[in-house]
Amino acid sequence: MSTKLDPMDLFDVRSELAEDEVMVKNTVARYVDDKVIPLMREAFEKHEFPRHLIGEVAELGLLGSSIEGYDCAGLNSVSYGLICQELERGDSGLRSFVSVQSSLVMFPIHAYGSEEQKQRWLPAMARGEAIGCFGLTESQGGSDPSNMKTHAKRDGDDWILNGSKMWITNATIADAAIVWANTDEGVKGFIVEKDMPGFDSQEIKNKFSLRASVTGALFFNNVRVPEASVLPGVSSLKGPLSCLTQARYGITWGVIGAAQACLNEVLHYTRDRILFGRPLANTQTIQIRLAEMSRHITTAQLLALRLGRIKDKGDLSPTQVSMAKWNNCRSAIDIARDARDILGGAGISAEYVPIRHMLNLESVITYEGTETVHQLVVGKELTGVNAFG
Ligand code: TGC
Ligand code: FAD
Repeated sequence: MSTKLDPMDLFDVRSELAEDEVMVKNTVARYVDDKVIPLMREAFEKHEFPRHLIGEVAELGLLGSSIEGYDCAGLNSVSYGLICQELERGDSGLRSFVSVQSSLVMFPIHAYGSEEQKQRWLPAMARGEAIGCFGLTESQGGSDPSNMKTHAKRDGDDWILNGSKMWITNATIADAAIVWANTDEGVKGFIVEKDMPGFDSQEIKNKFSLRASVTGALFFNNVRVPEASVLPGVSSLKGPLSCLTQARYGITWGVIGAAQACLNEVLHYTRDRILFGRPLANTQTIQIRLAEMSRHITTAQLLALRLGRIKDKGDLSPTQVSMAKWNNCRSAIDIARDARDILGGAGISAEYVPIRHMLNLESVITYEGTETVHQLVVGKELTGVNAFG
């Protein structure tokens, strides 16, 4: 007789994980159940990022977890994915914080920074004592970063930076921003510190999505940045785009957690909700909708695991990440919206998780490349024709 399948993992993806990967998953899952889920509803309602979580995730080794050395955990890519999945089961806002700090700030410092920059920033960022943000998007169009207006000019041993960035996670709580700017020598990454004269930030306060995350704008008015704070290892758009590949990879896993939280909620709800004299779960169309959710979660899990194994082998193509980010975000947002509907009127209450995840996923499907951007990346791979031009 077959044993009962796990509704959150119908194909037993867990059995494909190594012992240390299971340990990472279980540790983060316990933390999220005990310390994150109980406070996320209120944080979302108050439009506040619970900053005390930074010390806790740092303590667990979740910041810059893929980096070897510099007080980082040196975990593999699958473990990083599992971390993102479990955190986003709590809320996309906390996963966003960890994604930005790890993939968009610590990654470029590690990949393109000088030894001095690595020593100064990476251990402090791993401990959560220094917070970073990543400034690529500008108001004239985030999908097309090649149309970048922010620029820097050499002035003796320094650079003078001017321009602005929009929709930046952690903008107003960051100690340092990795700012991408055009220069006569190509696109360069500048480590701009919060107290550098001419640097300012402003929080965006009216969001209906990712309310438990800080988002804002960055402004640079003749900011003098020393050469020692410029990332020496890259001078083209490939720099920021390679960071996006890391963060998009994490999102591919993260959104599975949000989708699982929604499925879990409606599985319980439909068992208890009596309509027309029987539990809602006993009706055929509801079972089909639940089965569809499970099919999409399973597909997303298998895609994410395969992607992680490819990444750990060092063979990852950005096109594969685009397809996985597109597929998994689309599945997660459809699941969250359907779960919201199955809850009926109760679904619009913050007492149930789907509406919060649904609203968060509107940001997640937009940032790190919109769905259209990722479809066109795959289209380019298939046809050899660049539809962006
Ligand atoms: P293109 O000509 O295709 O490429 C320029 C150079 O970059 C290389 N490249 C990549 N390298 C690594 N990873 C990737 N994903 C890469 N994509 C491109 C490429 O090989 C080329 O190198 P080389 O040596 O030949 O010069 O550039 P394009 O301007 O045509 O770009 C096309 C497009 C649309 C795909 C790109 O601009 C794009 O990805 N746009 C979307 C922008 C985006 O996703 N922004 C996200 C901002 S950060 C954010 O949202 C954070 S949210 C965080 C959170 O809270 O979790
Ligand atoms: P646009 O680029 O103006 O796109 C508008 C619409 O046009 C979209 O539907 C898009 O799919 C479509 N479109 C674009 N190009 C094409 C095309 N060629 N063909 C057909 N349709 C097209 N950015 C950072 O740099 N750092 C961060 O930390 C960060 N955090 C974020 C946090 C949040 C909560 C949000 C919402 C955004 C964040 N972003 C960040 C910005 C994010 O990356 C951008 O919002 C995203 O890349 C889209 O850019 P845009 O908003 O300017 O939309």
